[in-house]
Amino acid sequence: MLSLPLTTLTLTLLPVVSAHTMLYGVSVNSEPLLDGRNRSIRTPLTNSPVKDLASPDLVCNTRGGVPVPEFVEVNAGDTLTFRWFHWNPDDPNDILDPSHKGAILTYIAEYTEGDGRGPRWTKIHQEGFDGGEWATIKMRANGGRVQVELPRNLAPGRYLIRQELLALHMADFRGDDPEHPDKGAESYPNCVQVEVGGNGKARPDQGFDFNEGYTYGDKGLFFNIYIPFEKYTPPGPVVWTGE
Ligand SMILES: [Cu+2]
Repeated sequence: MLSLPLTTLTLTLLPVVSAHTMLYGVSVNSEPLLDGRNRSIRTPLTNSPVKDLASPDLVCNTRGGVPVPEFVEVNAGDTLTFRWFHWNPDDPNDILDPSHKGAILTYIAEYTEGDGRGPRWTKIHQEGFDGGEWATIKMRANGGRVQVELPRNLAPGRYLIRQELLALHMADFRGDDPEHPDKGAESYPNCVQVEVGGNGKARPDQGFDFNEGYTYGDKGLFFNIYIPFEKYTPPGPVVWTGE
């Protein structure tokens, strides 16, 4: 079998290929989705993952503390569509390597010009494993798009919304395993500046701090997707509805 060593070689090399992702744009309801990079999105320097749970980059990625000029204008109860891409946003298939199975989580915080560090975040949406497929794979099948409905009673004002892809293809090892520094869950957080209108009354109040609340032993971040399992629970608090 000549092909066996070749196959083995290919499989060995695959994890080295970097196939990451970042946000291209965010649209409201049925409006067209435009390029929001460095306009309303605090676009990171690269599409690489964040794995250090103590790093401020875990919150809004590199350049998370650099404000951008625009805000996505949206009303409470509206639907936001987030679109992700890998390298080329004009190629509808260049979204995310299918190895990157995992969850998609969305959080909100009162607006800050800072990097978002500290106990200020509230979870408004999450998708993990629905019994058949992972959220990131569904996002990929959906052209890189993720839809999030804002809470109907969300109070007006300026916010940061942080959407995070959580890739678990190497999360069968803890992210702080000294013997496997290349392993561990990969977080891809991107933050967008939004201005919410309407007359809602609910202020997001979970006070979640990523650098404290995400831990290497968390079952949402240290999880083997390659063996049979019944259930996957993403990290972080429960979803806040504002009701
Ligand atoms: Cu990647």
